[in-house]
Amino acid sequence: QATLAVCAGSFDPVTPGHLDVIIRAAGLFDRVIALVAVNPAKEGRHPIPRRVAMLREELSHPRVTVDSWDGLLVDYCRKVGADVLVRGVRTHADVAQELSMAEMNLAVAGVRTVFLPTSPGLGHVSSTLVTELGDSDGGAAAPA
Ligand code: COD
Repeated sequence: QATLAVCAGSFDPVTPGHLDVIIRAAGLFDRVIALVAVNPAKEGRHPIPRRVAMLREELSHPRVTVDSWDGLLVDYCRKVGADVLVRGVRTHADVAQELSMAEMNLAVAGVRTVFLPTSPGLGHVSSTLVTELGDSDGGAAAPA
C-alpha cells in the first residue's frame, strides 16, 4: 500500500534545509505533501499564499505536492489519510521538542513521525537566518 507522508512547516521563508528534508522524504515515501502550516507561536513574516508559491517554485518533484492548512496538523493528516509526518532535526533541542509532538500526534491521530537528521552543512540554516541575510542589504559595506 502506498505511503503518504506530510512534511509540515512554517516555511517562512522556505530554506535549503527545508528543501533537503522534503526531497529526501520523497526518496523514502510514495507521495509527499509539503504543507504550509500556521505555527501560532511564530509571528508570520510572509503571507501563506506567498509561502506556498515559494515552495512550488523551488520544488518540481513528481511525487511532491504543496498545500496549506490553518487548523491542527492532526486534522489535516486525518483529512488526507496521511501515514507519516516527516520532521527535520538539527539539534538536541529540536529532538526534545519533536519527541513530545510525535508522541501526541501518534496518540491523537495514529500518525507516526519519522525524523530526518539535517544534512552535513545545512544544520545552521534557518528561516530566521535567511531573512536576516536577505534584509541586511549589503550591510558588509557599511562603515565599521
Ligand atoms: N535542516 C533540517 N531540518 C530543518 C532545517 C534544517 N536546516 N530547517 C528546518 N528544518 C525542519 C524543521 O525541524 C521542521 O521539521 C521543518 O523543517 C519545518 O520547519 P519550520 O521552522 O518551517 O516549521 P515549524 O517547526 O514552525 O512547524 C510548524 C508546525 C505548525 C508544522 C509545527 O509547529 C507543528 O507541527 N505543530 C503541531 C501542532 C499543530 O497542529 N499546530 C497547528 C496550529 S495549532
